[in-house]
Amino acid sequence: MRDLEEPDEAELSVTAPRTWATGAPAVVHALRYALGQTSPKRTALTLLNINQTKGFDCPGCAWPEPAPGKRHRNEYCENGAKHIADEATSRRVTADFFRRHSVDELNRRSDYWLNQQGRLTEPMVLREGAEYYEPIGWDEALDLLAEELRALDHPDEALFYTSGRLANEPAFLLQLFARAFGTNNLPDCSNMCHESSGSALNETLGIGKGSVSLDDLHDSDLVFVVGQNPGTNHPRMLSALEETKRRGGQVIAVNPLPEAGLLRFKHPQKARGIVGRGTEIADQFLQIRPGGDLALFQALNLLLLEAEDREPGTVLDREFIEAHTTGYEAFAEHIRKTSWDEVLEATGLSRDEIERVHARVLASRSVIVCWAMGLTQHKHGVPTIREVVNFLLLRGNIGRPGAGVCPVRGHSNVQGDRTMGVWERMPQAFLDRLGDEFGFTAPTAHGLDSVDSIRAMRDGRAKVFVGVAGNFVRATPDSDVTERALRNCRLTVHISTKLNRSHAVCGRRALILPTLGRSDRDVQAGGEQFMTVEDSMSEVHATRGRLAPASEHLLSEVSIISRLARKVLGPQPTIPWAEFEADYDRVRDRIARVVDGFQDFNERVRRPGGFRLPNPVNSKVFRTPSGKAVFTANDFTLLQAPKGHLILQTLRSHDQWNTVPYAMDDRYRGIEGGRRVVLVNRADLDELGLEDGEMVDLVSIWTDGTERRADDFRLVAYPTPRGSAAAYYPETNVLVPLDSVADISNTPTSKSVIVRLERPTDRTPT
Ligand SMILES: Nc1nc2c(c(=O)[nH]1)N[C@H]1C(S)=C(S)[C@@H](COP(=O)(O)OP(=O)(O)OC[C@H]3O[C@@H](n4cnc5c(=O)[nH]c(N)nc54)[C@H](O)[C@@H]3O)O[C@H]1N2
Ligand SMILES: Nc1nc2c(c(=O)[nH]1)N[C@H]1C(S)=C(S)[C@@H](COP(=O)(O)OP(=O)(O)OC[C@H]3O[C@@H](n4cnc5c(=O)[nH]c(N)nc54)[C@H](O)[C@@H]3O)O[C@H]1N2
Ligand code: SF4
Ligand SMILES: [Mo]
Repeated sequence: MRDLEEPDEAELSVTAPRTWATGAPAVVHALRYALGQTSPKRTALTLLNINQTKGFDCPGCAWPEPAPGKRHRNEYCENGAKHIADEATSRRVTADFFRRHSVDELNRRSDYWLNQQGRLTEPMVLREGAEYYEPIGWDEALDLLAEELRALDHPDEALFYTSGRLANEPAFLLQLFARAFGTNNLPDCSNMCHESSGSALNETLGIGKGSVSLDDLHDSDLVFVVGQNPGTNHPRMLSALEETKRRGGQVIAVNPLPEAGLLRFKHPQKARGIVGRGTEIADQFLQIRPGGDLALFQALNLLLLEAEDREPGTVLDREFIEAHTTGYEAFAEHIRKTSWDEVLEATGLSRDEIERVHARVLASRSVIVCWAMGLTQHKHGVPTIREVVNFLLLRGNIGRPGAGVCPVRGHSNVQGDRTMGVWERMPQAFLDRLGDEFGFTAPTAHGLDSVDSIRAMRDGRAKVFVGVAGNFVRATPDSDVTERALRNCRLTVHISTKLNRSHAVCGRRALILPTLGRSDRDVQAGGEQFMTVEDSMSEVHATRGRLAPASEHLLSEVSIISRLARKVLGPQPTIPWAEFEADYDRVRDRIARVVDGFQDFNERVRRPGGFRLPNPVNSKVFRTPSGKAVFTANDFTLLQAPKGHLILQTLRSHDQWNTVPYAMDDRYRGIEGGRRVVLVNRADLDELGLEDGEMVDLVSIWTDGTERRADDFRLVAYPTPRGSAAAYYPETNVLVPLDSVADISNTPTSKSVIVRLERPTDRTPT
């Protein structure tokens, strides 16, 4: 527990969960947050530029914008407006602030409080043994970092973490620097996010990205929205789904929670959304048990095979299967062994519900499956997504209009960062091209991902941590272990826009390097610059900051990385760092030569709306070893909690942006004024002898016998499936054991933590 009081933690109030999302109240909420952060003038300027072709990309999520001609004047959602207001805030964290608050005190402040202090304004250093950060010049700060990097016994003792806020140009330069320095240690937030999607899609389709466009979604007959809460996390996806429905398509939502946005949507920018009843989104809602999706898709696949048996040649796309896939026989044999008893137990659904889904599938010529963290952050995330691919392949729902895979990405440029090479396991062909272009040999051994980075710091194998964007210590699991790991470092460095907990959990020395945000104007020696991003549907476009920077001392991420590289690597005729810093076109010239699909980058990205990267899958080209899409046989183990325990999922509230709470409310779920709540089914409460409104501690158990505890959560009776519970991240990250990861992808199992609920009076005295 943080022991300093929250400035405006109100009384917690709980009402019934809402059954519809957005509409007029959303606009009011967004404006209220914006005007609490900055002036009406600055608010108006940000809102006029967000998601416009000449403005900046919303840093909120990776949902795409419609084509330029089809864009609304207000092409943003409530949460997008809040994200941008949070960045464009007029509040400032100055050197004086750090004189008044020791690092220890900062660490006892809440995540909310830290973020509310405003934008970082100048580089700060925490010297060895010091209790307070103090100002430091840019040159000295970068010298200090360069000196620590050069002093390492091996480049692999350094870690370069990124979050998907980073635009393409700094992402490309960061991975170039890391590899020229000699390491592939490029852990990123994706390791904790869509890594399971990348693993499953790379293996089965030969590319780790989604295949559909916004037009596909609009034109699809049937869209599955699985393990996703779009009303909060991708709000404009609801406009797209509304369009799907308007054109006669259907939507099936699969989720343990009856999320408001999945049920009904009132479009905030259309009259019918403000005064009418809105659009019903889900034609069918499947309230699945956590982790039950693999069993669900296996059952659907079994039903398809059986329907084909009854009427051969009418159900499966035999031509597609024969021409473009491998592994069908082994897959089919495996699926035929599916046991309905197991399916019903794993999913908590009735056979009739699944048969009804099957009927909709049979009636649909084109099917899309969308998903997010509800699939990826489970132990069986990778096999589950592989099974989704099987489901689509059976009826040829890959590589044709209105059909395909749609992993809905989180951070606005998380997909682009990977395209740029920010990945600890980039294919050798990329490393070779990079090395050839810049005249060095890139290291070939795979680097460390996020979980392995924590282990390496914990064990003293990694000694310098550099975080570019993000909030590593709060985003990662097992908070106590991670905090100790970071404290073990010689130096921890964060390139950030706003204050967060990672600045207060320091190595022997620490640096805070403040940088420009998306909305800030970026002027370099070569004039005013823009950057580029890639959204969830592979659209690459420009983003141009329009506001006066938060402080005159800020450097762009490109400047920081370029200057650091020159200091660490010395003069390098083959990598023109100074030119890169002066003119980002020069970075894009090189991206065009190294990264697939970026030819004529500078020219094409200047067209309004930019361009779409080709996805070979859409031409039925599969870059797998066999050159074909791969059917897989996947086993599932029932996710079960021992008696007296529940399966806890850790998720986002409506008023937070990943590790950063904006307010204490979660309007759609009926929670206001507090975040330390745990949602539990009323029947489970009765069985456990607990009452709605009571305070409990959450205690997680792990296979090695260790326990982890998060104190003081208020119980809220909620319509979650029996045996499961939900609570907010990052407060609950302390409960996720570091070793509890998804098979293959190594993603923390943030959606399935086994916990028991204990009354505080039952705490064992220590
Ligand atoms: N406002 C806002 N927008 C955001 C973010 C934010 O923090 N705030 N974060 C961004 C990022 S980085 C990401 S990755 C995305 C995350 O977007 P989401 O994946 O929507 O985020 P979560 O809140 O983690 O919600 C997971 C959803 O999966 C469901 N779920 C949990 N377990 C299961 C399961 O076993 N099966 C099924 N079918 N469903 C399950 C939960 O009930 C919940 O609805 O959002 C992005 N957009
Ligand atoms: N238990 C649990 N843990 C989770 C998850 C979960 O569902 N449950 N979700 C996981 C997921 S999906 C993700 S993506 C991660 C998120 O992990 P991260 O991406 O590491 O965390 P964020 O909260 O997005 O980072 C916020 C910080 O980024 C910095 N920032 C913002 N904009 C910029 C910018 O433009 N430039 C720079 N340099 N800095 C900027 C600010 O300082 C801000 O404080 O968390 C993961 N952790
Ligand atoms: S849907 Fe995502 S990207 Fe679009 S405005 Fe909302 S938060 Fe921003
Ligand atoms: Mo994410």
